[in-house]
Amino acid sequence: MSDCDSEDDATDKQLKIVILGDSATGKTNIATRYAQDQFCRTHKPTVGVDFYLKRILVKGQINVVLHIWDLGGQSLGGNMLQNYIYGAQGILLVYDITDSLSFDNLYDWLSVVNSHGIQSGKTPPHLALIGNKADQLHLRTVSEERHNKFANEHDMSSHFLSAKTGESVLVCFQQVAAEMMGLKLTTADHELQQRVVTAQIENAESEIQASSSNTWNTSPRSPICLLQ
Ligand SMILES: Nc1nc2c(ncn2[C@@H]2O[C@H](COP(=O)(O)OP(=O)(O)O)[C@@H](O)[C@H]2O)c(=O)[nH]1
Ligand SMILES: [Mg+2]
Repeated sequence: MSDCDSEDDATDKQLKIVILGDSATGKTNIATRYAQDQFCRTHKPTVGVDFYLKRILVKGQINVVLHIWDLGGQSLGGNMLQNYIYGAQGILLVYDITDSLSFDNLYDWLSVVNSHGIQSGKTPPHLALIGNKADQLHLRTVSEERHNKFANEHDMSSHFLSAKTGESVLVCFQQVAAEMMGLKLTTADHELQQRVVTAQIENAESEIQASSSNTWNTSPRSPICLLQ
């Protein structure tokens, strides 16, 4: 066991977040941007489920370990879906703001959550509506009004983010974690979490090398100690 796997992990609050939505909406990249600060240009459909851990401080003082479950989009009709979402305290419903079908399909995802994500006697999971690919506003096909209406109608928190640039990713998870614990973040809490988004000079060659060397699959899935 490394020094990082402290015994505190056992006493920290553990929260399960499940990321749902159509294939190619960016679920895996949202998880990897958040947990590993990585982004991959090519789409490798997730088979089954991938799993990430991230240890965070909520409101600057509460230690929380987030268990992030990234489900393959093809799981919508699958038998395993209900097992995956069982016990989740938070569910992110992700669509791509440039793909209105991925937004329309949220109704199906939501009905799965309503059928299987709610346990009797337990607080229902916090639901968050995520419009991803906010870096592509010029290609947007789902209006902000539709997004807001859906979020209001289904009592969801509302987020626009970009896994590509990292815009609003940290804030989103912080806010969702706080909501899952019944807390609200103040403006000061938000400011603490703002991530500086820097423009990068893209180097296609090194990206291709990175993806062909398969760091994507071999990177550690639960690098808690790397994440703070
Ligand atoms: N422009 C842009 N592309 C993104 C973003 N997030 C993901 N992608 C791309 O969308 C494709 C699907 O992403 P992926 O995370 O594999 O989707 P998943 O199937 O929902 O897990 C990939 O080519 C990603 O590079 C984003 O925020 N902006
Ligand atoms: Mg995926």
